[in-house]
Amino acid sequence: MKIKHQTLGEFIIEKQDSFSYSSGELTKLLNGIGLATKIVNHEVNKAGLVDLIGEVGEINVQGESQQKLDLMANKTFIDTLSKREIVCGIASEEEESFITINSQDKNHQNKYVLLIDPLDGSSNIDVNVSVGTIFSIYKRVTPVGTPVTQEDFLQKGRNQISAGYIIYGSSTMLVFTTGNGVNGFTLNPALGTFYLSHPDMKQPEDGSIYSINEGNCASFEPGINEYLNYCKSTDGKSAYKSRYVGSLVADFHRNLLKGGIYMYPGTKTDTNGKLRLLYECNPIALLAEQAGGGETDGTGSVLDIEPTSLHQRVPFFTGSKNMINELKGFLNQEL
Ligand code: P6P
Repeated sequence: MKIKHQTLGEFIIEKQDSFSYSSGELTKLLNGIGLATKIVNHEVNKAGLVDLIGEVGEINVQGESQQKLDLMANKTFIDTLSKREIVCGIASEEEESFITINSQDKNHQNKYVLLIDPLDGSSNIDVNVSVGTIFSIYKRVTPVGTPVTQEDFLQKGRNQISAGYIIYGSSTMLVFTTGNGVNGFTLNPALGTFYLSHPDMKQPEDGSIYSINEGNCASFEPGINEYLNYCKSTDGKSAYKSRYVGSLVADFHRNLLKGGIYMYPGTKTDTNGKLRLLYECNPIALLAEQAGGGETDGTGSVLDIEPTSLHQRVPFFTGSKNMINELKGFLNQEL
């Protein structure tokens, strides 16, 4: 594959005429995300050397122990984007409510809101396993010039203007869509520049990798376990491979490139599963759809769910289109 050596900035400028409502704000917002990513990447990469590893002893709104890097990443994205006044509001996994972004003279004139999981999979940080950032961008629905409301954040995933993730792995990549396909950029840490390394990413229609926490299988619905047995059987097909990192971004990224399916079902104790609709499932689902893959909450597309709260959870399945259809067959759905 010939790498065009096009930088993220050059790409965004070249494509900005195709952005919905292009007025330069989305260009500034995507570049702002790229800048914040470099700062977080620098901290994640040196976490072991300075006192950035470990827990802060606080519990976040999710009821999860907050890692020091969670808070650093959360603050970095919020500060970077607030200072540039390119969004009118931010909702974060690490914040109980949304944050209104407005300086005195700005008078709420910006039109985009950002939802973000600043550092997903952070429990893996201490053991040096890949982690990620996931983001979702919408155009506000309440009048410009007024403070944002919760309505601006509780939008269906299908309304997303842009969505993407950063994977802090063996290399750092920014993968995003603005509704016209999926493109991946790899950071050259020596230059601090993202280069277009994966143009027009497409997920293979088939795959043989399944990603799920099988430790929960005793509480999965029967269809899930029947599908897992199918994955492990070799009746007339090759056995699948089980690959589960415990970081959604790492598992999704591998399956996007190689083909595969990621599953986080509901369980008897948590019928809605663990993943958050607004800043984990919706952005990943849009990327999957844009890359020719599939996604579902087990009954329909997560992108069609009418959100009811900022941190609501939904069961989530995403992957190669044919594998999602196979799964749906086991979940007794219309194909
Ligand atoms: P479990 C990380 O906390 C996360 O939200 C996803 O990134 C990951 O796929 C999942 O939870 C792991 O959850 O219950 O398997 O440890």
